[in-house]
Amino acid sequence: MIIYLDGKFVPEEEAKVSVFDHGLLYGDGVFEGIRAYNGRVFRLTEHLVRLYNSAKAILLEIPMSLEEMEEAVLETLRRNKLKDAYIRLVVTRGKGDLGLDPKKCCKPTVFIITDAISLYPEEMYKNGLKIVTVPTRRNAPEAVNPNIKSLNYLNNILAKIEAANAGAQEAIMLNNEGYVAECTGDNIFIIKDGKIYTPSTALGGLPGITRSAVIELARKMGYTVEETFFTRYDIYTADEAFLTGTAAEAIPVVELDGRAIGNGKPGPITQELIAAYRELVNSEGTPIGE
Ligand code: PXG
Repeated sequence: MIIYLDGKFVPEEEAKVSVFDHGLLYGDGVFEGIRAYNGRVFRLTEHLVRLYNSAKAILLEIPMSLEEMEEAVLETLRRNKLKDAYIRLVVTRGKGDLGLDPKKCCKPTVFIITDAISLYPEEMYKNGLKIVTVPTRRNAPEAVNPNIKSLNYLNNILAKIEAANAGAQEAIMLNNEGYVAECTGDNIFIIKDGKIYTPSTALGGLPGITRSAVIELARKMGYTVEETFFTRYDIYTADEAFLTGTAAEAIPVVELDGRAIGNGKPGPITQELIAAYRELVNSEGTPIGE
């Protein structure tokens, strides 16, 4: 496996970062998870814009242009001869000393890992996920704004552990006011009386790239989509529910906190959207090239 690290393409064994890197010491950095399908990278520019915006929000200057970053992603895929892949792009504050002060970090560390995708088992798409609400809350926007895709994922990781302890694969995370924000690594949608709803990102969820692609698709298909306030009650009483994320794509949810959603099976609009999303990812994207 070839890794892009600070302007060089190196074998995995040589892709090493310092123990003084503040990405490691403090989670001081930003990242993206991107996917390539069939020789094309899905919504690459949108992911890079989110990365650069996340970096800007934490006053981290990425030492290369967005266009250079795009080329680095494509070249990493070419060097690994990958046409279908999961891409992890990370920019940290870089090597500093043991103090917090980011001014001691002279140069951000940039690395790109491209790997085979590990997909959720097809059976989960067929039968749907049973999920739970967990005690750990999503980051408050007044603390670290959840729009920033930072390397600080500890509260989402705790939520993931709490979900696993309850025997669930994903978890609903509430914001400080008790509204539904999103899941640990996915956004949520519900369907009620033929209309589609998703929590407004003002409630503290990440503005997911898959989320926006699904909103676009659904509107094109003639559905009404509302980004709005959202409580667990809305999910309990919905006809259908599904999650979206780069890794999961769109995946049905059939139970929350022991309450079956609708008839407890993946719903028809959910299935229609899953099929449409799969078609979309295979029909557009930045070509990787030879
Ligand atoms: N919410 C959060 C908190 C995320 O981290 C999404 C939603 C979906 O966004 P996209 O842009 O992918 O549609 C994410 C995605 C994982 C994992 O293992 C998930 C993400 C990053 C790394 C790992 O589930 N982010």
